[in-house]
Amino acid sequence: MVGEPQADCVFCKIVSGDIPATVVRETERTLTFRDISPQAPTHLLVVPRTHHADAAELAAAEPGTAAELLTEAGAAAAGEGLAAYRLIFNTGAEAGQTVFHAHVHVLGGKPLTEGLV
Ligand code: IU
Repeated sequence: MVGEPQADCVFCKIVSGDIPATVVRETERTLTFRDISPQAPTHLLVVPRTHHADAAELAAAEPGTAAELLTEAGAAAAGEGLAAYRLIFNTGAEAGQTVFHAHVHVLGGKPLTEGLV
C-alpha cells in the first residue's frame, strides 16, 4: 500500500528505530536526523515517517507531510543556529539520489555561495 514501510529501505529502518541515527527533531509525521556522511558542518535529513520514493511522490500522496518537511527543515536549521542554509531534494539516480525514501537535505554552517552543484 502507498506509504507503507519497505523492508529494504534504510530510512524506514531509521524511522522504526531498527537502524540507529542521531535524531535532532521529530513530529508525528517526520523525523530529522544527522546525515551519516556530512557534506557541510551542519547536514541534516528530514524524512517523512511514511515511505514514498521521492519528494514529488510524497507531495502527490501527502501534500501536508510534504509541506511539513519544509517547516521542519526551517525549524531544524534554526535549532542549529543557521541564519542561512540550503535545501536539496535529489530526485532520481542521475540527480544523485541514492536512498529512495523521500528526504530533504539541510546544509549549512559554511559559505554556500559557489553555485548550485
Ligand atoms: P541522496 O539524496 O539519496 O543522495 O541522500 C541520501 C543521504 O543519506 C546521503 O547523504 C547519505 O550520506 C545519507 N545516509 C545516512 O544518513 N544514513 C544512512 O544509513 C545511509 C545514507 I545508507
